[in-house]
Amino acid sequence: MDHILPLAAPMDARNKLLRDEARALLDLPFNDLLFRAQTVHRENFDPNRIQRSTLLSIKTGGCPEDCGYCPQSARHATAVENEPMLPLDEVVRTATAAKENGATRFCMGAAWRGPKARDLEPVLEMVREVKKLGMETCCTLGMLKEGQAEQLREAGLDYYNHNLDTAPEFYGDVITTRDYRDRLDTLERVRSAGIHVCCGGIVGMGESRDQRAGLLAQLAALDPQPESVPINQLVQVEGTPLAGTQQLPWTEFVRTVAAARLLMPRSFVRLSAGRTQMHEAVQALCFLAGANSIFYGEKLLTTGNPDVERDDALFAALGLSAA
Ligand code: SAM
Ligand code: DTB
Ligand code: SF4
Repeated sequence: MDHILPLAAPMDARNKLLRDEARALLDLPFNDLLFRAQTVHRENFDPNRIQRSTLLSIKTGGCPEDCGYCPQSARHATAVENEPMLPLDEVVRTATAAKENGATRFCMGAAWRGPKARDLEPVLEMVREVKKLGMETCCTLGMLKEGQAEQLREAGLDYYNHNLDTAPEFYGDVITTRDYRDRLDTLERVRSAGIHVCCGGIVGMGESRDQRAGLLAQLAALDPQPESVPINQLVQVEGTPLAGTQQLPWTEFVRTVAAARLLMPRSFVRLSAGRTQMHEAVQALCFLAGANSIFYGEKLLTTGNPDVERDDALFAALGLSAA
C-alpha cells in the first residue's frame, strides 16, 4: 500500500511541480522568456487590446491589519488620513466618470480586515448602482465570512479582488494578522458564490526570485485559475515597514509578468500598482510579456497612478486599444 499518498500530498506534489516550472521560466534568458510569453499570449488574446479597471477607495485608512506594504494600516505612521465610508452618490459619480474615460470595470476597495454585517449593506448598494451603469463591478474588502460572497453576488458583483500577495514562506515576514490559509478560504468562498476571482500579488518586497516563483505557483494552482491576476510592484510609502526595501530590477518585474502569462494562459494579467515609478519602455515590455490589463485613472487607492492623458498617449504610441 505504500503507493498511496496521504490526502494532502497530490496537491503538494502539483504545487512543487508548478513551482519548479515557474522557477525554470523565471531563469530563462530574457528574450526566450518574452518570446514564449508573447507566443502564448497571441494564442489566447488579441495582443493589441488592453482591459482597463478604475479603482476607488470607498473607505480609507485605519485598518487593523499589519500588512507591511500598506499605507492604510493603523499600525504604520503614514500620511494617509482616515476617512469614513464614501457616500453612494460620490461613488456613482466617480464610476460614471471612469466609464466615460473608457474603463470597463470599477473596483471598490475598503481598508478593512473584512466587512462587518453592517458595513456590507452600503457596499451592496454601491455594487447595484455601479452595475446599473453597465460596468463590470469589483470589490476588495478583505476576508469574507460565510454568506457574504453570496450577498455580493446577489447585488451584482462580477469580481472580487483578494491577493495572495507573496510566497507562503515569505508571507509571515510581511503580514502577521492573518495567514495564507485565511486568504485561500476567502478565495474559495468567492469562487463558490459564482464571483470571478481577481487574485495576484506584490513583487519588490525583498523576496527572492524563488519566492516570486512560489507566488506564481500558488496563483497558477488555484482551480480554476483566477480570471484576473494583478501583478503589483511595491509602491514604497514612507512610514510603512517596507519603505526603503531595495528596488527590484525592472527585468525581474517583466520576467514575473511573462511567467504569469505562461502559467495562466487564459487569465487577464494586470500590470498593476507601481506604474508611476516605471519607465514607459518597461511598461511596453510588460505588454509584450503578456500583460493585458491596467489600472486606469490618476489614483490607485491612496497613491498615484499615471493620469489618463499619459496612458492614452502611451496606448496610441504602442497602437493599443481598449478591450
Ligand atoms: N483591505 C483589503 C485587503 O487587504 O484584502 C482590500 C484592500 S488592499 C489595499 C488590496 C491590495 O492592495 C493588497 O492585497 C495588496 O496586494 C495591494 N497593495 C496595498 N498596498 C500596496 C502597495 N504599497 N504597493 C503595492 N500593492 C499594494
Ligand atoms: C491590487 O492588486 N492592487 C490594487 C487593487 N488590487 C486593490 C491596489 C494597489 C494599492 C497601491 C497602494 C495604494 O494606492 O494605497
Ligand atoms: Fe488593511 Fe488591506 Fe492595507 Fe492590509 S492591505 S493593511 S488589510 S487595507
